[in-house]
Amino acid sequence: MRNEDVADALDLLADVLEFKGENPFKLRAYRKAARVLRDLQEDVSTLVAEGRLRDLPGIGEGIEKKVAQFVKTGKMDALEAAMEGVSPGIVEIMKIPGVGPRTAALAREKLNVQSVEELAEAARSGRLTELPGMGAKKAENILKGIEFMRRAKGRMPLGKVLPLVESLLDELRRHGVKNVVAAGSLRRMCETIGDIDILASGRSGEKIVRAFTGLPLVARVLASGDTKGSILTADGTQVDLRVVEPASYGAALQYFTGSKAHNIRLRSIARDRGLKLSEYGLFRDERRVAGRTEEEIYEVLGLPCIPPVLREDRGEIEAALEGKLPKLVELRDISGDLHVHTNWSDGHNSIEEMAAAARKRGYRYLVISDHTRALKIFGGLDASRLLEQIEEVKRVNARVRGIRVLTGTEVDIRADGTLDMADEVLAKLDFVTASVHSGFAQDRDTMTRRILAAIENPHVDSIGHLTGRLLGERDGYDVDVDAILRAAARTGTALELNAHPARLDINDQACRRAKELGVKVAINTDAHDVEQLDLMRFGVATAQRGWLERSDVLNARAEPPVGKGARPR
Ligand code: DGT
Ligand code: CA
Ligand code: CA
Ligand code: ZN
Repeated sequence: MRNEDVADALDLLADVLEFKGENPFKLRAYRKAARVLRDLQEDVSTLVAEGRLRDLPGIGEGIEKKVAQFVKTGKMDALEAAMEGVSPGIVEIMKIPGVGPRTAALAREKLNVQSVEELAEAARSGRLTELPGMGAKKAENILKGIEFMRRAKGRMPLGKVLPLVESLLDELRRHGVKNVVAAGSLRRMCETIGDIDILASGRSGEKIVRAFTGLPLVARVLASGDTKGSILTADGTQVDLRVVEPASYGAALQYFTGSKAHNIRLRSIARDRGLKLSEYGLFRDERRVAGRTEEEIYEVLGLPCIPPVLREDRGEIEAALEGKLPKLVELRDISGDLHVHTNWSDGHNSIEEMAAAARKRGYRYLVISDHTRALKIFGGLDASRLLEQIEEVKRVNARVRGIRVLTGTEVDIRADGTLDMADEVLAKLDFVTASVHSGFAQDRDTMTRRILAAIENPHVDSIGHLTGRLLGERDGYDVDVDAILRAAARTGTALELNAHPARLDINDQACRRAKELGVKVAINTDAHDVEQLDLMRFGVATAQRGWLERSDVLNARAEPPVGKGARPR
């Protein structure tokens, strides 16, 4: 059982109790414990086994008992009791972005709404606005939330899938399966994944499939044969495995990596050359002329081996034919992170700990960019605290070796486009990121003008997470990305590619447009603890999908982008 599963159960318990009108004090305790468990680095089952649960903040005897029971048996009596009389439809309703337990309770009490469909109907017919505190705007947002949830259903964020699949592949390799890789959208590092396609080759297909269906993370076996296996993990993720002969491993890998659009183009190139391409190989008449590796397939077709991240039929085949494929930026090119938080605002680690962790990752510099005062609940800094932090950064620099700590901030862009910090203070900093954190409902024009105002401020070096989207949770706010990019080009402002896998913002297509316009992209993790510095790889993959090269990336040069001449104004 994963920490996340336990946290989900506690959150659900709190939601259901709130739905039933229970004492909010108790609910807060469950939610707090859920957050602690979500952030926990150690396995919660280890803590249970060693009786150390109560060492955690916010976990007392009552919660300890519930968690221990859930970890040991997969059940929680308190949750089951709370669920009494609450239909699955209600639980679904509470998951809609923008709908909490209280709205769900009111909708059931006053309108007898029991399912997502009924809620959607009530919103469309206008009946929902009969509820206290429910205006037309809010009802409309609920409809949007429902639509969003339906669209997101079934697609999982890359950041959740990749670690799971990596550990699964490691285990299979430990079982002696030598050739085994993830194909499909996962290999192309798409931001969301529909289903997981694993490919293997070896002498005994049956043995490989048996190793696969016997893995500890398997909750249910859906199919098992000598060339195919299909399983469900505990959280309901489906993984399909296919086993092929070594002679067609490359062909199968090419085929199942896709994308479909790329494959169709490739097959037509093969046809033009009198060849036939399939998942079994590249054939001239009946004779297989390639198939063992992907490289040989592309080679026989007269192409360099196109990196999987580019295989979307977005011009990569033309570029390959002309010998003009980009030389993609790589993780090892990244020389520093320009956006991280510390325990001065809502981060978990000190400036010094973040610096040491960044040095360990081979970085030459690190920009400390905590929140400003508008984000009070996240411990945002006012001017005097920020000035204090500048002094602290100086002291840290005197203590640590091998990395330069730079001063900065993630200054909040207020609703009217002004910044949440005085220019005189911003002027003292090495690097300033400006981001939107509120007022997401503004219309496209207002939002665009708001961000343009920030770009025009000469102290702003970069715009953070431009669209504010949270994959699987909410769409980005409505903003004219192209207008922003053009203004960024004109003012020499960089755009952040926030590497957190829930954000990946700006996305791959916007990266490509940035490159076209000469806008530099800053790939940042927005890390709130030392481990999150490792999210950089998701940002780099997205940058690659946007065709970015080393020279397009602001933090892929030896020198940090600070000081005179750093911005071409
Ligand atoms: P997903 O799963 O929706 O995130 O996206 P993919 O790209 O993993 O798509 P999936 O799982 O349906 O299929 C895996 C690969 O198999 C796909 O990228 C290309 C190949 N493929 C699937 N269907 C077709 C097809 O009808 N024609 C061709 N040429 N290739 C196909
Ligand atoms: Ca797939
Ligand atoms: Ca598939
Ligand atoms: Zn941030």
